[in-house]
Amino acid sequence: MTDTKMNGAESLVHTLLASGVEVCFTNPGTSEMHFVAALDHIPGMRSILVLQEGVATGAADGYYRMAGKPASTLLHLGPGLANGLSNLHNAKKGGSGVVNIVGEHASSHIALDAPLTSDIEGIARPVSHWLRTSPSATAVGADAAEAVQAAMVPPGQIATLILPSDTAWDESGIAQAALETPAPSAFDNSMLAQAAEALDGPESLLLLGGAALTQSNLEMAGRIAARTGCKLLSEWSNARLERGAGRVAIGRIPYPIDIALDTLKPYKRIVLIGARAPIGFFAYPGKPTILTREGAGVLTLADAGADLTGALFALTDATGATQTPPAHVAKPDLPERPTGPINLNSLAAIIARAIPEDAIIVDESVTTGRAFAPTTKGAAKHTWLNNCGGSIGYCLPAAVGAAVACPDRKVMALTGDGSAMYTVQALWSMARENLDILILIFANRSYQILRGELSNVGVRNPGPRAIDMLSLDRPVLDWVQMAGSMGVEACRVNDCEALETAIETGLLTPSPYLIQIDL
Ligand SMILES: Cc1ncc(C[n+]2csc(CCOP(=O)(O)OP(=O)(O)O)c2C)c(N)n1
Repeated sequence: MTDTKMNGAESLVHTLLASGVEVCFTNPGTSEMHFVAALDHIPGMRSILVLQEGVATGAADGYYRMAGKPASTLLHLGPGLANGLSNLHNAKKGGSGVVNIVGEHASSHIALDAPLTSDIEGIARPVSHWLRTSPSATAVGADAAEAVQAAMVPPGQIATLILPSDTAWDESGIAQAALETPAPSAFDNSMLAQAAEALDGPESLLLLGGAALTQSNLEMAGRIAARTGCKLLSEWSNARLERGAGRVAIGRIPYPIDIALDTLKPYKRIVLIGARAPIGFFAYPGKPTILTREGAGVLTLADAGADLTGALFALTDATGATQTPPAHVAKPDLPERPTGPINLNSLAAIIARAIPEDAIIVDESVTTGRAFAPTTKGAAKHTWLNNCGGSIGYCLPAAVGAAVACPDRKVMALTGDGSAMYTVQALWSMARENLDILILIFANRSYQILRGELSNVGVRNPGPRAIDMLSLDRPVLDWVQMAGSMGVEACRVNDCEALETAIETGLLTPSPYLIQIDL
């Protein structure tokens, strides 16, 4: 598609739009000014300003999981990209597609080693499946189309396009049409008969991940479980899991190493669809890192980039389960209304009772959330997003992206106070964009999980200096003030009744609302 005369920046915006990219999470600088100008006068792209690049990349992750197509980020040179790396890492592990546009000095300026000059490709490479520096304005459109296509390779990839500022301002831009959307790879049909045979009785496990966790795919898994007697589990972190009453419920492999080992001990045969063979999050002295029992047979029918629906369909057929009613369908089941001081169980019960139909839960609750999964099993239908890369600070940005992708759905961001502080600037973008997000901050004033990890790695009787490194109470963080200063309405609660009322208010408020829950 050739167009009238345009500069490289304009060809970029036209090409992104033609390729279906409609949102840009941005924090630009001087080298990106031509893109800012192009975004200003070419209609169609929703540009969302964020105040830290980790918010841009985390938002792009949340957006992809819910929209099923990539957003772009616009980042300022190497340092801007570097600020966004942590959530790009999470997006990469979660199989999210992201198109990063990173500005670079004009080619003639790089040799001068100006203050902001850096090895941008070097910074981008570890988190990028696809990486290119455009050589000229003429190439920008074609490169952008390729970047979007790369980001769409299933389950989703990180594409980073670096644009020297002369490629933005030179008037030889050519807008390009969308390239073909990549299809998932075929599942391993040669394993099908073996997989069907392996799933036989309670010593066999069907382990699911990624796009295997949609409502209809879970239903097929439920049929297979009912027919063969196999057990179902998902990975610990799921990019997107459909849950709630009426859907096939699936447990997650637990995070704590001993419980994970116990959970997986019964299984002699494991079939993987969209999941990796289970390994520990960390190594611990004297403990195994492979979580499956010794000698367990692990068989991969489909990896994360494969046609997981096709694999489940074929496996349903091969096990003779097509007509079998699914097992493990969650019944509507809400816990009793708790009262009094908040503890982790009463908190889970209140959340389960409050989840509105079709809500999106973005979960970075860390230790506070251990009771959430079982307690919310019979809640209203909802979608659950986990941090897939373990780099904390994902929840608030991902909530921004999910809310932008699904303006008709309530987003609930459940986050530890420690995690939320990494990307707290996301609150400002939530307010500015008037996003429908209820934020629950679990204010235990500590890095609670690391206190447990201290003993898990063998440290006995940690002293005050060790405990001090894991404490957030000096000074105490005031979330109501922080939220207020960024334009987000907020309140603070410390008992069940007040929390219930606050959640009711938050759910009725169509803009961001934050509740500090003192634990
Ligand atoms: C980028 C990054 N830095 C540090 C860590 C190590 N880390 C894991 S959990 C955690 C603390 C989480 O605190 P919070 O969100 O308050 O949850 P809690 O442990 O109190 O339940 C830290 C610092 C990490 N995972 N990622």
